[in-house]
Amino acid sequence: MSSAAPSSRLLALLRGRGAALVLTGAGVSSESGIATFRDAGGVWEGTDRMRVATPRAFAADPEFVWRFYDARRAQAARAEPNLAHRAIAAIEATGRPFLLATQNVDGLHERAGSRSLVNLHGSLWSLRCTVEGTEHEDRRPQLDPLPPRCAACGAMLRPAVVWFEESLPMIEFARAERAAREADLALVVGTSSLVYPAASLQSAALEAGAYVVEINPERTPFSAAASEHLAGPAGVVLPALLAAAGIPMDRAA
Ligand code: BJW
Repeated sequence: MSSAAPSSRLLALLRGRGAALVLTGAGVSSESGIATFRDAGGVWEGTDRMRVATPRAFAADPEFVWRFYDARRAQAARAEPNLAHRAIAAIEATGRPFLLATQNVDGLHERAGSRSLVNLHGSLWSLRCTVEGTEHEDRRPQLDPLPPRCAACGAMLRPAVVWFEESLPMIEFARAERAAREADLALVVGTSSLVYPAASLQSAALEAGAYVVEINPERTPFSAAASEHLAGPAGVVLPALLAAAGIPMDRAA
């Protein structure tokens, strides 16, 4: 079902105390001015993703890849969480069993107050030593010089994000899979549902019996299977949904 208005079943689930899983993608941050990947004008338009988002690309030209990620860090540092991020934090603040599994690397969910959260594709704000594998947080919006070097051993650092052909962090993905199996309600917000294994989580939730609602202005390969598709921007649809269910937006930290 595709609609602009939520069903009574969805409102009842939101008002209840059942377990909720929220899965998010780049569309959630688009109203904060952060480009999505695959939409017109998105990150991949005019960029060969295999030149910037694979381990081979980094090995071939680390400085080129770092310039791409440095520009993304600068953009994310300027951005502010929007109403969609705040609404998701407000659902968690109702105190029900809750997990947010995000593919986003910009850190805006954390800044909006989300706490029970797994970063499936890593973080722009974490750097990993290419030799020792150690990670540390670095919140500077721009790094100089590029590529940055490990303070301990001098080896090159890389962004601690998950590139194509790399495994997702095992513990985080297992936590998301468990939440998918246990969820009564799953909200799939702002993702094209094209990238795996993240896109397998909504199907896992559906197969385990959850009511799975997709929120996206466009239809995706998952739309036909979803229990409900709410068509519209997340920053409009989610606050309206919370208002209809009587969940206050300002309860998040
Ligand atoms: C709004 C909105 C608004 C707009 N409100 N909505 C063949 C060969 C090799 C690999 C594969 C293969 N086939 C499959 C694979 C696996 C591959 C994969 O899935 N590829 C597909 C593209 C085909 N996956 C992997 O490689 C993963 N690893 C893996 O599988 O390991 C095993 C393996 C080992 C060895 C070989 C092969 C496999 C890893 C995937 C890592 C993805 N990494 C990225 C980059 C992260 C770092 C960075 O940010 O630079 O993650 S790619 C990019 O896509 C990013 C995103 O998290 C991810 C998902 O994108 P997302 O978030 O859905 O964004 P968009 O732009 O696609 O969609 C935005 C949506 O928002 C749209 O629907 C809009 O309509 C909507 N929207 N405004 C609500 N206001």
